[in-house]
Amino acid sequence: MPGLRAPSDYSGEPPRHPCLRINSKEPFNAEPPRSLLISSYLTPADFFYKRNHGPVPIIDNIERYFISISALIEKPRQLWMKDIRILPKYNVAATLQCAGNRRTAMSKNKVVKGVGWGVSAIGNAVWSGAKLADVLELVGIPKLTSITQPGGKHVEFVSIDKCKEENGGPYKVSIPLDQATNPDADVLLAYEMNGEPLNRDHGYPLRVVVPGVIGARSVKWLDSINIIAEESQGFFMQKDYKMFPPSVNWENINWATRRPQMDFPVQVKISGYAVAGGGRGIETVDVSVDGGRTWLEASRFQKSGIPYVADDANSDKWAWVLFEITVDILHSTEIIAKAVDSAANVQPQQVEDIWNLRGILNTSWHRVHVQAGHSNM
Ligand SMILES: Nc1nc2c(c(=O)[nH]1)N[C@H]1C(S)=C(S)[C@@H](COP(=O)(O)O)O[C@H]1N2
Ligand SMILES: [Mo]
Repeated sequence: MPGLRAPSDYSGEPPRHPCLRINSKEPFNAEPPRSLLISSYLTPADFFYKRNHGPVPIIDNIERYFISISALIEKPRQLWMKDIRILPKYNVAATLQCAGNRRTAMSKNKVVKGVGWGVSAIGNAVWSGAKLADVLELVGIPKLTSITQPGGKHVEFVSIDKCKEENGGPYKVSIPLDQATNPDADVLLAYEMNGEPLNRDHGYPLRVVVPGVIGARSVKWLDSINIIAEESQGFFMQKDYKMFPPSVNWENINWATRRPQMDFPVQVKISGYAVAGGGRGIETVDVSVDGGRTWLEASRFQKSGIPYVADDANSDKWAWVLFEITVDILHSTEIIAKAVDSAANVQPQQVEDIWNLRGILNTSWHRVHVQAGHSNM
């Protein structure tokens, strides 16, 4: 594509912060130490987890960068950065989380396949850009288009990076058309992260951000958007990121039997974050210091000075909620944290109950062993 180039080797990778814990060098997959992660409500780009499936694309000439949008309209339309920048700019605080976050804890039970993420394949940022609903309207697709209409049902996002899962082809996934054309779903074509232009790892010059949904749907280095009749046939839609019951193994798996994962469920980390998919708020965070017999309610917050109320107009619906509680630990114990979202979804007690071969969506109670006098909450 003009302006943007996908290298086939890793000689042109961007610089990265030395604090990141590298899970895979090529492609680059890394997460920050957990203490840094929850030290601020907004995660600085340097510390934000990076999840790539191939070499990071290189900009040859930003002036020549455009995206093309096809189908439902007579011929593909080209949109330049200036066409996107001229649309109303929205700033949306949204937590992005890889479906494989906390995978390593699932492997302890029975081995799973995938990048060995700890607890920090998650981050919270203010993303700025145009709403996808406005962009689609610009090319003749009205707001709130229902998927029952003839023609398109899904909106596919295609990148330019070369992924081995796609046999060297680009990363691509799709979301339903009704979500894409709904302004309230806040799906963005973002060019800024925390007030700065996107950096190369996070999708410069333009990426999709689908709030409340697993990170895999937020395509970086956007090349084209296609309105298509069925969901994208790409690897990452059909052969990955699906939730299977524990009985499924690599011998008997039938990928076609499950829908692609979209929303992420409720989950919490003992040292301080709780997040629910689909834009749902966090109703309570409960902490136990006696192995789950009794529970204490933690205080929840997002921005300082504004009390957090689930699903309130002043709360960032797509963003994580930090929590805090001070407890006396008299002897060595296990601290447990679990959250409940505003639809009353509760985290499952044991990782065993939700084990799946891809090791995704580990939302089980987070348990941390502490020595008396060394609690760190
Ligand atoms: N083009 C492209 N987009 C992509 C990916 C990718 O490899 N290539 N990885 C996806 C996955 S699995 C996740 S979790 C998020 C990670 O975004 P980040 O690296 O900005 O944190 O990007 C998604 N978008
Ligand atoms: Mo991911």
